[in-house]
Amino acid sequence: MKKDVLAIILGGGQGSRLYPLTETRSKPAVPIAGKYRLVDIPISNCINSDIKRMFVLTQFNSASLNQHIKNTYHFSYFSTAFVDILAAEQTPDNPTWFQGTADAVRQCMQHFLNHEFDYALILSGDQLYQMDFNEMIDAHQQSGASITIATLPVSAKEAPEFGILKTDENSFISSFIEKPAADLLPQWTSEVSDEMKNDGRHYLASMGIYIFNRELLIDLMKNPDTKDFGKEIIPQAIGKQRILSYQYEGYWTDIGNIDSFFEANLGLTDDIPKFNLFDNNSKIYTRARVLPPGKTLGKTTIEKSIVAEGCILNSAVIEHSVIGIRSRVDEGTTIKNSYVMGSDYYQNLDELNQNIAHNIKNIGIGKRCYINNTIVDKNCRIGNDVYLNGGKHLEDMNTSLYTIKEGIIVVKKGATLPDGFRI
Ligand code: ADQ
Ligand code: ADP
Repeated sequence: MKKDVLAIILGGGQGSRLYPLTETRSKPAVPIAGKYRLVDIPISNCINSDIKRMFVLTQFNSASLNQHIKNTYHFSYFSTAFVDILAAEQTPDNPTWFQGTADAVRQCMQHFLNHEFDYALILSGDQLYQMDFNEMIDAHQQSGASITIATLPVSAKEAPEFGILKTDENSFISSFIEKPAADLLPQWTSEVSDEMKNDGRHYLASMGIYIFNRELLIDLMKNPDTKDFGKEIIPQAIGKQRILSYQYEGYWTDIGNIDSFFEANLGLTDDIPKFNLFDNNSKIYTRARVLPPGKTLGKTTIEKSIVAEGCILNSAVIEHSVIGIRSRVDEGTTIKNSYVMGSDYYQNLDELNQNIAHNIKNIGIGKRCYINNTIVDKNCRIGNDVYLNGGKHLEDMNTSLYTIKEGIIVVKKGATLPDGFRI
């Protein structure tokens, strides 16, 4: 059967839950796993599923997102493949930003309709998972549904963060509630596999991954009052449309807030991580930067960590951490349970000497620092003897140099922390 699919990646609203990583860049451009950007995950899932026409919808268009997409996703001149960024634009008829996920799709509809497609595959931009969308598309076609939602069993603790649904015996969705309050949950349990039951996952959650038949999407987008898929489009379609639940039981996690983003990154350091970067078939694509291999000076110990290319580690101790591209870590420093994003460029020897002459800190992490439970954004200049010990003992706060959220310290992009700085 013909599968003509157009992918629409919801790149992010204001990105406030990932603040301060989104202070100067759009959410899809947030660096993950030491060398990728958030948007590489849904784009790679599409490419691996042979879906090669993609739009990325974003609230604002940052230089880094444009540069990343332009430098990464090159398709053959002879193919119809593309990745295009559509940013919210103010026009005389529409002075506002995207008002929600459905509003974002509505405002970009004219761009989608320039392309032929039978199905629109709508994806979130802030999730970590590897999924073959072909199986979902097959299920959609075979069932005769007009909408299919990918679903995943979740626990009672997680359920209030998701759209929760119930299905009939043919897996068609019979009811849906967006982010139910905990006291409503008892009415929303579903029959799930024994494995999921044993895991305490009794609720079927929407993964925010949707297939819509083209004509239905066009129709639904005509009503400007429906701003959001989860809040309006899906609940209002129940009973009117055939909506299939495509149940998925693989690894999938939302990385839309600092806490889950941090956990997901550190989770990659597990011996066998749930999200597998080392797979021959499902590759995660990103910009090929042609960086030199990483190197260590002196006696550096690295335990249970990911170290990206182009790093220079000098007599440091790195434990349970992700060290991003071009990171420099100086003598006697310990980094534990942290994500250091690295740097966008190297400072040359001249610049390093100038820095010493003018008492300017170099990009990277200085001598004898201790860094724990911390995210260090790109291009930070961390002096000597800096002590950053994140943990639940710290209260949430936001300064011009760093933010603390749920005990995780986030040093802001390009921040300079002077010698002896302590948190
Ligand atoms: P949430 O993830 O809370 O719930 P939402 O904030 O609407 O939903 O975000 C969905 C995706 O769209 C995210 O990738 C987000 O970054 C992006 N997005 C949000 N606003 C946008 C905008 N204005 N422009 C462009 N992109 C935007 C949804 C569903 C739930 C489901 C969960 C699964 O509503 O039913 O359970 O996803 O994570
Ligand atoms: P981010 O999304 O991490 O905020 P930016 O948009 O600031 O990233 O920068 C990403 C790109 O900009 C990198 O590819 C890097 O090559 C380039 N870049 C940024 N700053 C500099 C600089 N000072 N010198 C040279 N290249 C730079």
